[in-house]
Amino acid sequence: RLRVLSGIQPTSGSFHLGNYLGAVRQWVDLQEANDAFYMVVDLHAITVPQDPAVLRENTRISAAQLLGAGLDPERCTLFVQSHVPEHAQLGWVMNCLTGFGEASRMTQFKDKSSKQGAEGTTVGLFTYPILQIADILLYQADAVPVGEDQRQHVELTRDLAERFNSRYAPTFTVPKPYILKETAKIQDLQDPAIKMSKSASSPKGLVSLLDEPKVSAKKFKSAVTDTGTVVSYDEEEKPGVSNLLRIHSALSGQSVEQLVAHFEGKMYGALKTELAELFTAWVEPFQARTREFLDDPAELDRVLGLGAEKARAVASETLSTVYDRIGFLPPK
Ligand code: AQP
Repeated sequence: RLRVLSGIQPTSGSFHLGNYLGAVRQWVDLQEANDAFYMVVDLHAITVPQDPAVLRENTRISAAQLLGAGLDPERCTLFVQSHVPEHAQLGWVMNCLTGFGEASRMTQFKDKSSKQGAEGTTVGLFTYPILQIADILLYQADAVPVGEDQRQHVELTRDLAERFNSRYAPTFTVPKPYILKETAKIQDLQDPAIKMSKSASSPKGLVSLLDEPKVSAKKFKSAVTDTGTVVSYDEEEKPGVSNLLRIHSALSGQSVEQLVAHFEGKMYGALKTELAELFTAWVEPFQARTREFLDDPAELDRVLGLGAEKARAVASETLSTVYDRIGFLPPK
């Protein structure tokens, strides 16, 4: 059994298809045979401005979507990051072990800060990957299921785990990213050169899981493809069609090769229509399950309360070892 850890931000009401296929789906699979910890990372969300009432609501909606997607509190530990204060505490320690230069090399910060502008960029946005290091190391995670955009942060986590272990004493498990090639980077439906993303995608390029299924079906049908008519897989020449094939494959369970054979002699429209139907068939029950959890906030809070208790038991043990190794005087 591996220890698995990952998180998702409650920065918008709805997850998008990239979040689901790139990360959450693997979370559901990995809970079966492993010791899995999953969290809604509200501390990360405030690296950009958040309205307090909306943040609270989005945190619940995010947890409900995770349960709607198939996380089972009997099989995994689901919690909210701010319920476990050890994240911020270990985050500080990690800040003091990370070089300014190495933190400055994080490409996600470069992208996000250029969008926020100099005035809007907080120090929190800069140190976000360092809090993420603490998130992972607190649980002694072996595997971190994420999309490709998070690979660099997990690599930095490995460096810091090794640094702490050699400077003080073996303390942390050195984690590995768990990234499935086929779904690691779901692209924007209107601009297949960029990843599907809450902040960068145009509304038509972003498939939000809580939108009316009809709205999403329409987005699949008007997805940008390429000149030509033959459905084939070619990331360079046909990035739009290749993205749709990867999404189809993930939702249908058929391999890309099988799909290319299946669509032989058919045009792009056939692929888009089938994909719209496939997505609708998946998303309707997902939405119904999510709604059930949202309609019972007491149950949702109970699940999150139990999750926080289980998470704290692990996190506090790691933190007290770290404090001891660093040389902090224990309170009497
Ligand atoms: N397009 C994507 N393809 C595959 N995986 C993706 N992930 C995000 N976008 C894609 C993965 O989803 C998990 C949770 O992501 P997050 O909470 O860190 O959100 P994010 O990366 O901030 O998501 P966005 O939409 O990209 O938000 P913005 O635009 O605000 O940056 C992660 O494992 C991530 O890899």
